[in-house]
Amino acid sequence: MTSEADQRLRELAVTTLQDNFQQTHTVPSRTLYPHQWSWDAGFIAVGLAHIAPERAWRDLRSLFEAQWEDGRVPHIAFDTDNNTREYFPGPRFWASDQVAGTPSRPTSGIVQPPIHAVAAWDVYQCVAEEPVARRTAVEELRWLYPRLVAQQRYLAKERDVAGGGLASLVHPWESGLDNSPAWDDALAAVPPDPDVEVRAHRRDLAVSVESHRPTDADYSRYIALARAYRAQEYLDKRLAERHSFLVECPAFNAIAGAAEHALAKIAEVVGADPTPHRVRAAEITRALIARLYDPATGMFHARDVRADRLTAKRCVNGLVPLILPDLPQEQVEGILAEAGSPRFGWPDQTGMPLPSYDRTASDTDPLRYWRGPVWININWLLWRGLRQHGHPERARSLRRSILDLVSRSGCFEYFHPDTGEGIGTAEFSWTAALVLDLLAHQEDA
Ligand code: 2M8
Repeated sequence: MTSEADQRLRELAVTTLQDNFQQTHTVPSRTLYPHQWSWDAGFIAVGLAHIAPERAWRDLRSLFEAQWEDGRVPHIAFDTDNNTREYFPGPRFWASDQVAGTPSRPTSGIVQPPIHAVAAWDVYQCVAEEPVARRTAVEELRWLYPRLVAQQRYLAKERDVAGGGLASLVHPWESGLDNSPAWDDALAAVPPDPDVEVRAHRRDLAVSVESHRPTDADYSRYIALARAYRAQEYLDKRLAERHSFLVECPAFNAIAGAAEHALAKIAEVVGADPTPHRVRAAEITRALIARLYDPATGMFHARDVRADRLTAKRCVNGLVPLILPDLPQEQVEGILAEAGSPRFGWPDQTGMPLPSYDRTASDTDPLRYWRGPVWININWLLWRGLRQHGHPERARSLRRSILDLVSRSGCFEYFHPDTGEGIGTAEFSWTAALVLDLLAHQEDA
């Protein structure tokens, strides 16, 4: 039975998603992120499926209408009709209009984790029992399928820099875990941009608290990397020789693997062959274990491809491969043990969902973005992994801890891992959307 608190939470989540709707899609936040973001759109669609499936499809379409001809789905698709909705770096910086094979809507030139096939399959399943909605859903899947395949092909063909079967990221923003300690070592080798005085450009600081955001030193390298990639017209040829930041992220690649599993199911609905997706999914799982799993820590770690070294830092992206249905028992157990250690701590020990970084590390920071706070999207992925691998009790308590946290603090962007205080922007879309999905899973209550 739905409790009153859950009912109020649902209303808050619905209002948040309504308020962030922008003509054809949902923005992550009206103040801090007033455009369309790639992986946000996937998470948002999962939530919208429960209240307005047509909007879920519209959001996904809107994003994929901004896909590049080479298959990449840009990490931001910009809204240019209102210049009060500025963001740095914006459309003029990325200059996608100067590059061949790009859409008319201005975009960035980098990508984000490919969660969209998983999202599309979730939306389909949500409406599959209703004949009219199902017909629309099949049409939408037919439209999306070749585009999702092209997105995966781009990552597999153009981004496998090390040749080991995993996609390399050319920018911390591509991970979605922007200033995670996972990138510290690789980023230290990147010279900061000498020409751009980042402080003068940073719009984020006008609408959020400085100590909760990446530093100017981070931003200076973010801009240097984006400019270097832009100078090569965002081409991925010879990245190994000419790009100063190349990393393999366990979460990004696990999401790409989960996308292949979802594509196999979508292929069956749209009359395509699921086999290549199953083959590719198995390859990704194998490559993740071979390249990013450390038996000594029992978890996955990011690899700095240039130095050919795993980072020693224990970051939450190293637990995300739990979402892979074919992850072998050894790795599942490793992740469960790490998640249950004092470094992360299941909710029954801490009363909180898992933090983004090792609680016991000397450089953990409970306020600064992806360096310690709790994020709802990552915990939602872990909740799915727990259900998938037959841990219903753990899944139930993680679900409850997420709902209680957001009930108490609001639909914030991230949360203090000890006090639960909401941090970053309020009225954040993916928090609202994923809460709606968790609330819909009453069987887990
Ligand atoms: C954050 O990243 C953007 C850059 O992409 C930023 O800091 O300006 C990250 O949390 C990212 O994961 C997220 O997709 C984006 C929008 O919510 O914000």
